Amino acid sequence: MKKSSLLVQLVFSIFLLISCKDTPPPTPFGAVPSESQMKWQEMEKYAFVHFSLNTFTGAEWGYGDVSAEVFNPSGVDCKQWVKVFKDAGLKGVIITAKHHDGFCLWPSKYTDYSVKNSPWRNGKGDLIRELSDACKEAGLKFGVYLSPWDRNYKDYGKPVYITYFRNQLKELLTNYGDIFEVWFDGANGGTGYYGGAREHRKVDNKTYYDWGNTQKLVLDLQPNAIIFSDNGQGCRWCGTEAGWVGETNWSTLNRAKVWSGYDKYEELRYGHEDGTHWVPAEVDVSIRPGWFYHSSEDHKVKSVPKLVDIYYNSVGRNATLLLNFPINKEGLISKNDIAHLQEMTEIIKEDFAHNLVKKAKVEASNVRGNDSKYEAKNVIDADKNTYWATDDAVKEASLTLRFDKPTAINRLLLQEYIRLGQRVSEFSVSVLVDDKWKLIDKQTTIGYKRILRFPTVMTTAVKIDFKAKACPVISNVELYNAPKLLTVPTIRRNQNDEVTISVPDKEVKVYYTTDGSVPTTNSTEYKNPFTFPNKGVIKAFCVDATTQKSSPVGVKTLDISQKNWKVVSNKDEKTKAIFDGNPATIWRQSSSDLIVDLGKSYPIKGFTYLPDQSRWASGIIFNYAFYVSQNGKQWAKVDKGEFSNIKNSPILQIKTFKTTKARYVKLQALDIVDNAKEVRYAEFGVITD
Ligand code: FUL
Repeated sequence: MKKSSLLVQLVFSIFLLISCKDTPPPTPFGAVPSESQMKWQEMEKYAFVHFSLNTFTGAEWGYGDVSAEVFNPSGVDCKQWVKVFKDAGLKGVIITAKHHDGFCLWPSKYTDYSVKNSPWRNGKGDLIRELSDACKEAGLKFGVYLSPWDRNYKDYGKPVYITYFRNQLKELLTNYGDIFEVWFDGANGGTGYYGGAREHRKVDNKTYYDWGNTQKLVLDLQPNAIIFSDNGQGCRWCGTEAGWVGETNWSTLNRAKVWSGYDKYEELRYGHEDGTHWVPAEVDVSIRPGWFYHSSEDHKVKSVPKLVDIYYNSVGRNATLLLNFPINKEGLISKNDIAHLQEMTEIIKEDFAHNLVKKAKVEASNVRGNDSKYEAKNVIDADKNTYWATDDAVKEASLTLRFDKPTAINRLLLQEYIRLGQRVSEFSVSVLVDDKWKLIDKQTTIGYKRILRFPTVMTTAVKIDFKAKACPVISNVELYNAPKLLTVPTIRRNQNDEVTISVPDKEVKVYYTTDGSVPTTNSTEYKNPFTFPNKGVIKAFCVDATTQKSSPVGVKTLDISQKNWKVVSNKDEKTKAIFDGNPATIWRQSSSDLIVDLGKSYPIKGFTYLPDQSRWASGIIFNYAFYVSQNGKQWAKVDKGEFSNIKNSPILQIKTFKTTKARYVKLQALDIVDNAKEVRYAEFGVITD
């Protein structure tokens, strides 16, 4: 045999040896998820519904003293709810089977305080049945919220209540098919009706519920259920109801140190690095300020950009998203909530529509055992069961994705193969621009899913440097160039006549007009606040300079300047809040008269009043009288009436009357909603001829 062919044979044999070598996978690191936790995590987002007596009384926490007869929705249609959720890609629903007031949405054998004593479906209804059936039909998972705190039950606080609580759990977990999640709230003990005792009852959160045995009961009946509470065991609260979890978010927790009602709940936002158990975070947040329906919040459904942020700050930070929909008095999801959810869903869909890694080549600084089974390509093969891993000793390694030509990107999605534990503790992202590496972000944890948003950059390569507690195991990398967020600009003028136009996406261009004409890309581009002391109409829209797609036009009608206006009925400095153009700031007073000196005389033909817009709004004027004066002494009453439906719908009130010349105006509160002791004003204005 010739020398050269011997060499070829040798090389070939070595190659075969290497490629056949079966490198064992990394050993699991720390706590790892169970199969049910994996399935649950992969659901990513699902719906919450709050529906009970509170829906009809306007409360958020009922005392348990309201008659069951109050529950009387006129048109419950669980199929509507389920359709809305399914269309939005939400994978399941959790319902408040029993909230803190103790009222049961199913005809429990163990209490009279339930739908069976309500007029709804003549007492024959069972909401848990209707919703679980609708879920089955549509292929959505179904879960229940059973409040441990029961403000109606007479023996709450005694051991017998635990038996009652478990009996109710048994009913829910045996009669309605598969339950994917059982939700135990952390609010425990306090004042309540308690069968008429009307007292304060304190329980020891750590011992009273004997959670160990209750959890065992749940898993005996529903082995695949995820149990939610401050310490799991299936998943944990994320430590806030504001719609986010920490950027650093470990799915592990030292369970023994945490209990339901945990006082250091802020820790739950980040998890415990090296925690003993796998207890991932769930972000529960309501689409409205309240968990339950209040008609006064119909105009306060979270904005679409806010909802998009919530998605990125939950699913994009290694948590699941449990988005709440307050069911309205009819028994339906309200139209504003549906519209915002649909828009949010559409935006998220478009953000992740074109995965740019399909056009990239990927290489790694180290491949475990040089084994093709763990090669870098696995992170872009769209297969969640394959991954890139390094040798055990290599805890710092990088992946580089290269494009043939400069490519615009603004999103990076990373996933660890969490079946082997959560390993990455630090990572940084650099992009190659003009042959130079530029660091664009430095972060900590990844977990099941991490999504980074950053300003759009044109690049030929992206490098991710990982630092992990054990060799990194990455299953997925995605890159996107998400479209710009094109939302109607918010236009505001403050008391210094400064106009600000704001949009959530800093990469769009904003154009505006001040003469009422429709703005185009030839109109003035908005860069900084500008002075506009006149009466007039400002119109603005935003546009993506690359695609030329644009938002609808925002319109702000401004009356005369408020620069020289002064509240003369009260010397309080805080009165400025009612002319600052910001609905979030309020001024309050105990007097019923608001007198404003406009600085000079104007032909007045009306006024505007925006009541308190805060979550616990109060001091809302119901009946009013309006006076004008030229000298602040002799007054003429020009209008009197009511702000109809203002309690349910505290939106901007606009009243007009016959034009009268006046320098002073007086808004008099004749009565205040709920007889509140003070009047609150978010904004006040006049309408001139
Ligand atoms: C809270 C409860 O007290 C609220 O009423 C609501 O149910 C929310 C989801 O959990 O802690």
